[in-house]
Amino acid sequence: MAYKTLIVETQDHITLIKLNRPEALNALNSALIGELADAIDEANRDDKVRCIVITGSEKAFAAGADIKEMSEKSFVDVYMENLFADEFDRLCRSRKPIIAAVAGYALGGGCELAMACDFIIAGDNAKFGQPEINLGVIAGIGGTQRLTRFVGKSKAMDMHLTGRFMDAAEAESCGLVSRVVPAKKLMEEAMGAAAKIAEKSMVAVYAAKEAVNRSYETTLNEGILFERRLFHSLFASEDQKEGMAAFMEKREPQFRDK
Ligand code: CO8
Repeated sequence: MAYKTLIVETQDHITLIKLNRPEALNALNSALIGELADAIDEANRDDKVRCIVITGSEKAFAAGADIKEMSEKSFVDVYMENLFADEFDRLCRSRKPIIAAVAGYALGGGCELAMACDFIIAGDNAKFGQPEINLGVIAGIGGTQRLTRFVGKSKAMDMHLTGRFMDAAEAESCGLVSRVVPAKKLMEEAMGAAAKIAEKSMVAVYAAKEAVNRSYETTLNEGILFERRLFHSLFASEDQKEGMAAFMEKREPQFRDK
């Protein structure tokens, strides 16, 4: 598919989606959000794809929702069009893992987009923030909920109420991002992580993703039961037999997603 606001490439089982509105620091407008949801759906439909990476430019992952596009909208406009809701739901429904590779600004909707991915790898120049408060609004695509779960109430309140930015070191220390690497090495690291995931049994990858995500939605006991049943069910897969046999035979496993 041809995209206007994204550059999408699929190679070696990985779809790399680059947000591409450099004139607006990759601000998320309706066109970009729609195309992003389409690209994620397309990657999920493509059997060759095993992992997805979303990135921006060296200066900005995304500097938020497009303020210029939003500024004149009324309550009725955003309520009736349910701004970005369907597109974000489609992204969150991706069964294939999505890594956010963040350099530069990840602000407002940009920070929310990164948090909606499965994990975030940050360049050391990354800056995260929820500065919507400065515009007289608040986060609208999960920022108050996800940031609080990532970093706890105190820091989430600080970020949402003051609108301050968090640098990469702070983001790593509070658990917002999984790794920080020199900005120049960001794509190498993110693509390397995606390649590692792509080597695994997709049956186990889907199960791991489902189980971790379940921890946000349920009690500890229910989550542990869900995990246990998924663990049990993986013993019905050929990949479990292959993975364990390969370990004992001291060779690399040949997973077939069966
Ligand atoms: N929207 C539209 N355009 C933007 C945005 C944005 N969010 N951010 C930057 N741009 C544009 C600028 O207007 C500028 O364009 P132009 O050259 O035509 O004036 C260009 O990008 C470059 O930006 P700057 O000149 O400002 O670059 P600086 O390096 O000086 O500053 C900053 C970079 C600090 C990132 C600054 O651009 C900034 O503060 N941007 C806005 C950040 C922000 O407030 N983000 C939150 C937006 S609101 C939001 O995300 C709500 C999400 C919830 C949506 C819910 C829907 C249901």
